Formats: sequence, structure tokens, C-alpha cells
Amino acid sequence: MRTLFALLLATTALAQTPRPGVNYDEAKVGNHPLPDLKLTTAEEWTKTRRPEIIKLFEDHVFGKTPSDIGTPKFEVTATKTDALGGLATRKFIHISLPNRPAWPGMDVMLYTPNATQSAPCFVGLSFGGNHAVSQETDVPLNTRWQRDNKEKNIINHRATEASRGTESSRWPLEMILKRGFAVATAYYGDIEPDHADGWKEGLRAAFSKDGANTVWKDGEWGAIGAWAWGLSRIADYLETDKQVDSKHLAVIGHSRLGKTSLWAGAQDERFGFVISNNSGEGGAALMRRDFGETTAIITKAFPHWFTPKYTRYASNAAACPIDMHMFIALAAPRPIYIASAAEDHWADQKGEFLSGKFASPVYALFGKKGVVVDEQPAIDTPVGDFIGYHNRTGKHDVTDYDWTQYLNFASRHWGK
Ligand code: GTR
Repeated sequence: MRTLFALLLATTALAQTPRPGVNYDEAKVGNHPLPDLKLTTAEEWTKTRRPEIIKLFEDHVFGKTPSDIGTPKFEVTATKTDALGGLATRKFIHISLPNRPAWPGMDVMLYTPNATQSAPCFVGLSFGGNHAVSQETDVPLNTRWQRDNKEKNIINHRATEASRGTESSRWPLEMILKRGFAVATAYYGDIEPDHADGWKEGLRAAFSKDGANTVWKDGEWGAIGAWAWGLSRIADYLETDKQVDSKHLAVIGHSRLGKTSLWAGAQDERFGFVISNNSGEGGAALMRRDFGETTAIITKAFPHWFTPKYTRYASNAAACPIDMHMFIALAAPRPIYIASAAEDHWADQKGEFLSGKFASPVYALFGKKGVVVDEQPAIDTPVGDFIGYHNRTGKHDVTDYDWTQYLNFASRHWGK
């Protein structure tokens, strides 16, 4: 029954359709006070409070990322200097862990603009793999498990030739490269296939001493933790590549991968700009608000994303010692951007805005302005100084509109 429920929820179309029993009435969201940020000074925040909050997220939500996984090995497997019609250089990099041979490793695709010597870079995982992100037909097809999907021509859990480019509208490579930014991406399923037993073939089993027999305990990591770890390994590689300005890395993700980019940005301060695109429940949306997806729904459908303890807050989100304004605040004082979509009620657009608003006092400790406005802005009206926010026309997705705001925001903060 639970598998069936998970399967149904995994269909994005269905996830976006209002479902019975799910609240979409602002008058009924509940009015639970948020946990106190306990603000004192910027120094105190950095030294004490921030690490305390990271630990709360480890203990109650995502689990702790093991620090002793091993040293990654990087192999550049192919370089093409005239990719995208000469606009870019494209590289493939295989990242593996020699001391964990059970993990098959991940294949990173990196595009750097030929017009720039050392480019700031957006780093993000994809739902479909490199061949789905790019429209270039010589990108190797990903061979790992994928969720069956007729529209994307994923058959018997494998991508096919017809799956090429199926995610390209979410990755406007030419637009990004023309603005002087690089893009590094990999398939999230290379790190851990996204289903209840996926961890058995992924990094988590390869790392755990009990392998595929591991019984996950409270405080141990889930899939989001593993995916976030993968983002940091991409950053490790980028630090070795001269075509990338590794002092300017932005981490980006959509939906479940937006929850992942927030967690990666929280743990790894090399990501100087953090982007949450429609991350919703378990991401930017305040968990105490009962609107759209709830802690109960997400922990029932996707328990493998989180540490087991998170499930205990299913019927009582208010008992959880964190809420998502604290998640956003973990990026401070670095720039962060939260994007909602006007039809994406499932993700609770207002809850996403409010977490930015209530994280803003942390930025104030550093003498910086957060979202600046008090009320959620009108549709298609980007706001914010160090915490950017917009609610774009349309559905749960990543569009050129979203990217335009991220590129403008990055250019403004990085002077590029
Ligand atoms: C939904 C899930 C959301 C979001 C989304 C996605 O089914 O309920 O939290 O993560 O999937 O990743 O597309």
C-alpha cells in the first residue's frame, strides 16, 4: 500500500493536482510559533548558533553526512572544445571513491564558456541524466536506474535514445554560457537511485559497514544527504579545474533536488550562492504551515529521503525543534534565492516566502538585507537583496524566467 502511495505521489502531474484531505485554505494553515533563532551577534551566530542548527537538521531531518567516506578520484574521460557550436568547452569527469568500489561513481558534465578564462559555475543535479540535460547527441546515455516514464521514453528503468534532451528546457545551457557562467551537473541517481530500496545500490550502502543489510537509525543520513554529498564532490573537482572560478560556485536544485541544494549549501560554504527552485515541503516551505504537502505526506511517501526520526513529526510538525526559516538562515551571510511557481500550491508558495522573510534577521546580524519586503510580492515580481524571492507564473518547473533571475542575482552579487 505504501509503495503504491509513493508511486502515485511520484507522478508530478498528480502531485500538482489538488487532492482531497490536503489543505489549500489560508485560514486553516494553523498558527504555530516558529522556533526561536536565538539571535545575538554575527560572531556568536557563526561560532555557536549556526553549528547548533546544523546539528538539529542532522538529528531531526536529514541525518549526518559521514565525514570519513574517502578521497574522491577524478578522471576527465572526454573533452570537446567546440561544444554548443563553439560557445563552450564540454568535459565529462568520472568521480569515484577508490576505497568504496561498491559505489559505481558519478559522471559529471561540465560546460565552460570559451569566451571566459575562468567562469563562475552553477552546480546542480538532474532528474534525468546528462543526456537529458543537453541536446547534444554525442553525450553518453546514462545507464543507471531511472523511474519508468513513457513521456521521457524511460523503459524498463533505463534511458533510451529518445530520452535525449527531455530535461533541456530546465537547463538553458546557451543562455547561461552566453552570460559567462559555467554549468556542472550529474544525474542524482548515480549517487543513489530514487526509490525506497535505491540506497542498496548507491553510495549509502557502499559506505555502510552493513552494506545492503543496514538498518538506518535516527540521525543517520537519507537520500537527500547522499545527493548533497555528491554536490560537494563536484565542487571538489571544480576546485581543480582552471576553467572554473571555484571561488564563485552556485548550488541549484529543483523540487526534491531543491531540498538537496539547500542542504548542500548549508553544509558546504564553498557554495557562495544557494538556489531553491520550488523546493516546497522539506525544503524552503515552513513545515508548521498546514498548506499543500505536509510532513505527514512527505514522510509517508518518501521516508528514504530523510533520517528515520523525521517521520516522528508526521502528525506533529510543531514538536520538531527546527523550521525552515532556520534552513534558509544557514546560508547567511551568503546570497540565497527562493523561487516559487504560482500554480505550485503543493509546495506552499507563501510558506516558501515566509521562511525567507523570517531568516532575514540573521542577515541583518551581518549588516545585510534579506528579502526586504514584508508581504509576499505579486506574481512575477522578484524581490530581495541577499535573499531573493519570486513567484513565477506557471507550474512546478524550472524555466528561463527562473534562470534569468538567478543569472541577474549572481551577476549583481559577484560583479560578473
Ligand atoms: C513530489 C513531492 C515534492 C517534490 C516533488 C518533486 O512528489 O511531494 O516534495 O519533491 O515530488 O521532486 O518533483
